[in-house]
Amino acid sequence: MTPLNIPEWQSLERHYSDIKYLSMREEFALDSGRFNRFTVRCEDLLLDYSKNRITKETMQKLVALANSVDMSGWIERMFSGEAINNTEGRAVLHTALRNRSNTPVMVDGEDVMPAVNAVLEQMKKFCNQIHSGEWSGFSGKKITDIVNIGIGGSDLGPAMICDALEPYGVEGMGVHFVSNVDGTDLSTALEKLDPETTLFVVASKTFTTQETLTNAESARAWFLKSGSQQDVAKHFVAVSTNAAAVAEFGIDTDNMFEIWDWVGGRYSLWSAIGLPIALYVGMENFERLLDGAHTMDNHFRNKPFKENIPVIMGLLGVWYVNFFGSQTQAIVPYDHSLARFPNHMQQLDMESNGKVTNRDGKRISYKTGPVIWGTPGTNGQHAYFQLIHQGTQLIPVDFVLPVNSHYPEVDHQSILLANGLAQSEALMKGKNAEEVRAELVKEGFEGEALEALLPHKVFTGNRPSNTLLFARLSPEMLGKLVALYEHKVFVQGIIWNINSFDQWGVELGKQLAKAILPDLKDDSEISIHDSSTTSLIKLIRELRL
Ligand code: G6Q
Repeated sequence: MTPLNIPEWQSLERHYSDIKYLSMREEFALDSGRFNRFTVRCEDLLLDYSKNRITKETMQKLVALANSVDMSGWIERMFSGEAINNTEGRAVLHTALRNRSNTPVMVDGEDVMPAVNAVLEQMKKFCNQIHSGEWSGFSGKKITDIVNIGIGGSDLGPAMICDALEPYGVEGMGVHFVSNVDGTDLSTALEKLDPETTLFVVASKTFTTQETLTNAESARAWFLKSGSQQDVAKHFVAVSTNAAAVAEFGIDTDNMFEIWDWVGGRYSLWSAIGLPIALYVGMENFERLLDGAHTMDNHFRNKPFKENIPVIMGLLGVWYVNFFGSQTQAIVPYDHSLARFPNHMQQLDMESNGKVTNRDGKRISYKTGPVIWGTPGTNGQHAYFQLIHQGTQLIPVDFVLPVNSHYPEVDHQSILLANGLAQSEALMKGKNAEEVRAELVKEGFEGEALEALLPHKVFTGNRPSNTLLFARLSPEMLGKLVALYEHKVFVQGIIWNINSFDQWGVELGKQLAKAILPDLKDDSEISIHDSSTTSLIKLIRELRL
């Protein structure tokens, strides 16, 4: 099935030709109710999508498109544990990990909730033991630092959440994330740490990932310079599906936290992959995060599409990618603690929807996932915002705006918020030639000098953005936000008829690196590669110290 043949898609194509020049500025001037019309809430989270190139009719047509692909049916299939990850034959159940209502969720005839709850209990017990000092390091000292060793989905989500929830951190507890196989990452983390008070969480769903296992082995070697082999059990725990590999690595499987193959890596922060979060902010706050995500799950599952935040954001994304030809999407949090939020979203979105083959194995001829990027405001304003305002590409922006800071003693918040709002207003309104002229005259310009400068200062405007506004970045709100984007990605995957839950592109890199590794040894015969790769291997051998 290609969406291009769906009548609702074709109707959107015609509609696009009719309204592609629609001016948002004029629409705002004509319709004082535009904000109310294009605003939705999930409890205390508000989405203002009024600054988009849409009319009421656009939204009706986008919702009709969602209905035409049986979006509700697909949502139910995901929540109810059907194997919608068709290339791996797996269910997709990150929603079960935060199913706080505890209703049964069946996979292959078995309710997964008892296992989910058992691991949550295990995490709770472990966090209590660490925080109370009942579980101490080998010399009897309290654990003060957690080092998570993992990569991709086993790193980005938990790292982003720990940054964002820093104000909720348990006193005296530090958390560190080591992901890169570049030895610099591990070495710089270990420099500051004391083996007597450090706990390593080796997080790997498969427990076969080269980077993670290499880092874990080096961390163990570092530890063994102070502790003994039998002390390893007190300082290394694992999160994985693969008990055999965990045992083989030398971690006691009693100290292993289980995850399941129906949890995708980039969707796994809600599982025991979130253990560093729970250790850092406490289990109670981790559960608040789950609560928030569950609220968003219920919203997504139950709200009609015209009031459904993930559906609306997903459809708007399709509108820009497939009709306006946008190739990228910026996510800009006006909250410094969300610095890693765009990185996590990058993996979530690009690994899920960066696909060129549809669910039926056919190559597709329309655009799918955009490039996701961004950094916190206001920093981005002084860097790449130039291109968003005046460049040749149409780049939709999501502004994420918490009204209150966790650090009110330094009251910069009004300036921060004013900047965020100013950006979305400026992108929408722009500045026309008339306005620029008046401004230049006021500044004393005239004649040729004025005419020469004028075109450079014109902003076409009409550049779309969403604003997500909320009172404060609590654990619940963070849970809602992340779940919202997970579901947005899902909505788009369904429209594009792709499987958002596999990642064969990632697998290829893993395979090839393993094949090249032996070639880097000086005395080995280089296996067959292209001439570029072979020459680079030879050069590396020469240059190596
Ligand atoms: C995520 C991807 C990928 C994965 C890492 C780590 O969805 O599959 O980023 O999380 O490759 O894998 P392991 O957890 O198995 O080490």
